[in-house]
Amino acid sequence: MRKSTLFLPLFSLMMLSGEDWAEAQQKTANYDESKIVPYELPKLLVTREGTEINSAEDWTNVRRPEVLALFQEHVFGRTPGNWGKVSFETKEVKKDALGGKATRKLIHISLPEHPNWAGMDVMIYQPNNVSGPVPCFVGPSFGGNHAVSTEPDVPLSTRWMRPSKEKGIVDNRATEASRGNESSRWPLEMILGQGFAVATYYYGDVEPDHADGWKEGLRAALSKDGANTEWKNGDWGAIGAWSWGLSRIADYLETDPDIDAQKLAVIGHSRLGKTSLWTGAQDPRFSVVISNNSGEGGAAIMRRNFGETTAIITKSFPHWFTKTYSSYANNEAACPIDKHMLIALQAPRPVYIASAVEDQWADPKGEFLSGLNAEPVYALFGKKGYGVKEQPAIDHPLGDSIAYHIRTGKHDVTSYDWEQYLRFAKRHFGK
Ligand code: GTR
Repeated sequence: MRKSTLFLPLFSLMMLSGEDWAEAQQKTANYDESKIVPYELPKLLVTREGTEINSAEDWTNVRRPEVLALFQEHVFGRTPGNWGKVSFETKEVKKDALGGKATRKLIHISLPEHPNWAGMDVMIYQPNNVSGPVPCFVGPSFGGNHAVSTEPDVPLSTRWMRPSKEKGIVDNRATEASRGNESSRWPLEMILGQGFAVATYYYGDVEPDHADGWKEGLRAALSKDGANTEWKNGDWGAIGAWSWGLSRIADYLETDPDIDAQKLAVIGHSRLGKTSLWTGAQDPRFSVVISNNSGEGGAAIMRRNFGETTAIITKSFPHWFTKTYSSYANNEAACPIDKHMLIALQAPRPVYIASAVEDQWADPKGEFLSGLNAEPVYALFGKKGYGVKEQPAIDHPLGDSIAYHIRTGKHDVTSYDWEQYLRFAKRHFGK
C-alpha cells in the first residue's frame, strides 16, 4: 500500500510531457528580483582574443561572425547548407478573400532532392486596394494556416499538432473546430488595412514540436542517416529548423512581384519569438525583426535566474536547441554568450522586443535588458536604442532602432502588440 502511493506520484511525474513539466515549474520558479545572483554579461565589443571593437566595420567583419558562430556552437546549432533546390508550387490564388479586401495565396514549398520531407504550406494574404509591391510580415503559426484565418475554405492542416482540447485537436490532428483558433494573434484586416501583406506557415510542417518530432521532419530528411542520426554538439535543433522555414518563405517572396522583398519583417511569439530572433540573426533579408514574449532562449538574459531558466528549458524542450546548450543549466556564467548578443546580431536593422506584465515566466525585465545591452553595437552604426535605462511603465512603448514595450495582460499576441509593430514597421520602412 505504502509502496504504491509512493510509486504513483513519482511515476506520474516521470510521465509528464515536456510541456506539462515546464508548466509545473512555473509555480515554483523564482520571481523575486532580490534573489537574482549578481552576474556579469559577456563583453559584446571585445573579440575572443581580447581585441576591442570600435567601428561598425570591425563589428560586421570581425566580431559579428564570431558572435554568430558562438550562437551556432552553444545555443541553436548550425544550419546545414545541403538542402539543394527549393521548389515553389502555387496551389491557389483567391482574389476575393476576406470579402474582397484581400488576395490569398497558398504556396507549397518543397525540396525536390529531399522527398522524405513533406514540404511546407505557406499562406499569404495581401491587400487588394494597393498598387505596387507591398511590405510583408513573415511569421510561423502554432496551429496552421486554418487557425490563423477564419475563412472556412483554407485547407485544414493534416500534420501532427500538440494536444489541445480547447483548440479542437483530436489525436494530435486539427479538426473543423480548430479553425480560427489563432486568429486573434493575426488581426489580418488590421494589418492589411495598413498596406502590409502577411506570409505564414505552420511550424510543424518543418518539424513536429516534440522530442522525436525531428524524425518526421526536415532535420531527418537532410541528415545523411535519416532518423538514425545522433545529434551532436553544434548540430541544429528544432528552432534552427523552424527558422530555416522562414528563410525559405523569404526565398519565395523574392520571386513574388506583389511583395516588396526589401521590406520583410519577421515576427514570432514565445518559442516562435525565439525562432524569429534566430532567423533575423542568420538571414539579413529580414529588415525588421520582432520578438513577442520570447523569454528564455529568446530575448531574456539567461544569467538572470528569474522565471524560466536554462536548466528548466533545456530539460523540458531539449529538442529546441543544440546539445551543448544544456551544459549551461545552473552554469550560465560559463556560457560565452548572453541574449544581448542575440539582439546585437540584428544590428543595424530595427528590432522590437515585447513583454507582457502577466508573463513573468518570460522575465520581462530580462527581455528589456537584452535590448539595452545591445545598444553599443547599434551606436557603432549611428543608431539609437531605447533612449532610457529603466524599463518603461506598462503600455508605454519606446525606442528607436531598438524598441520595447511591456503591455497589460498575459502571454499572448494582441491587437495592442500589432498596433506597435505596424507603427514601428511603417517608421522604418518609410511608409
Ligand atoms: C513554454 C516555454 C516557454 C515558451 C512557451 C511557448 O512552456 O517554457 O519558453 O516558449 O512555452 O512557446 O508558448
